[in-house]
Amino acid sequence: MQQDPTLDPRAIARLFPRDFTWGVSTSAFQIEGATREDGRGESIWDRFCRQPGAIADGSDGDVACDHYHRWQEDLNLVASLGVNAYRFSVAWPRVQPLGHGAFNAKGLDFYERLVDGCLRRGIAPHLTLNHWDLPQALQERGGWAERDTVHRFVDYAREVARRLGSRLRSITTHNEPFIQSVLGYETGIFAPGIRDRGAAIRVAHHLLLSHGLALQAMRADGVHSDLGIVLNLSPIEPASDSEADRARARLEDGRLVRWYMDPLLRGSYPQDVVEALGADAPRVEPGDMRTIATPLDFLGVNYYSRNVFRADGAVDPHTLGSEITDMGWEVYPQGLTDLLCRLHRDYALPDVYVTENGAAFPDDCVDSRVVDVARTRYIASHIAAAGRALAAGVPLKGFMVWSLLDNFEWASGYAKRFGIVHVDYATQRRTPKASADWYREFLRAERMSAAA
Ligand code: IFM
Repeated sequence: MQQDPTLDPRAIARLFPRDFTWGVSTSAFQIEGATREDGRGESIWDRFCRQPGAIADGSDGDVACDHYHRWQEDLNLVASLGVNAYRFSVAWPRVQPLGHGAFNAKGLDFYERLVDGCLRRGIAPHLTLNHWDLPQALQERGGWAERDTVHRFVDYAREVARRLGSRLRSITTHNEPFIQSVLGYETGIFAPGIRDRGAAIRVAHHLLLSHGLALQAMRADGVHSDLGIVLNLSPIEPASDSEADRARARLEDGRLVRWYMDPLLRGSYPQDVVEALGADAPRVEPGDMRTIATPLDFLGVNYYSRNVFRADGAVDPHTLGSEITDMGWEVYPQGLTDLLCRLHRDYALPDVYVTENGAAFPDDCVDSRVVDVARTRYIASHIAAAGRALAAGVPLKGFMVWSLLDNFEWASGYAKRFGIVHVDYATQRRTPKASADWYREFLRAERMSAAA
């Protein structure tokens, strides 16, 4: 595999400066398991998994990768890669079971051990507060569609930051507000499984507002970690030059990219999308937009693919002529360069991190080896694409692979494998794949080129 010149770790390593952040990403619900241990409360994903048909393979997060018990082994794996960063999330219901009121000491202790375990191994901890697993008790009061949840989130953020903040390299408020809003409340294919566009728009507004308020509160409390948010973004391209295709692509770009980037970095919602929403447009209270635009220390970008639109809807990626992942997503590394350069052109960006990039492919573990050529090629080509954006002047500071481990891929269950480390769910045995070996070798080359 290393024969392929596009995978040459040394050539790609030369694109990056010595202080670059290299990491792997995970999230709590996808790996922890132990959903009923040590006082953890119920999350909306625990509840959603019990709805017949909600999860493709009928699975749930009860055991997942059993990371709650195996976190030391998992941090050893992280360290063995040679990365300098680990991005993980806190399960809100583990540290505050009802999402309001009392905090759970045992839950906070777990994350304290995890953070200290990172530091002992020379790995900078990057913590996400909300990677989708809202306490079910808050959902019963309306969840993110309810403005009061904003204030509950700020209380939770302050407590986690008070307890761990001095040891964290960064704190992300929310992971992918678009997914939480649209998949959770508009299409209903993710928890909490609601189908109401007006509610989805309120959710997006409340996520953004709670982000801004949490940043202000944590800074007022003296937290020195870098504070930011993570968005899932893609270039949205028209299928042709026709006016109708271009108009649709522009609107979809408004929904996915500008609906989040404009308020965060310009303090307003994009007018074309507000008009398209009509009666579903959000109710904005005085001061909200200024709060949302509270200056960011960093922006995280999760990139997996581009989207192509015709006037009448999304183009099937299978017709585009590129390789397709197990999720049905087009492999399109140039899209990462294009996206980052476009963001740099259109916005005054803070530091930027690619906080997730990776691919699901079916893997076979044969004689304790997983030779995942397609995933290795995917990761190498996207790291190279990030390097091209850096060369074009994008303030890119880090890159994190999704994901450390095969894990619970939400509505797809365990059938889709994103890990660079294979997990045998029957035995919980971890086996680093060829992509993990490539990443390790790449990071060694990177250290050597930085030292030269
Ligand atoms: O697994 C998810 C992750 O939780 C959020 N970003 C996309 C990944 C792959 O679908």
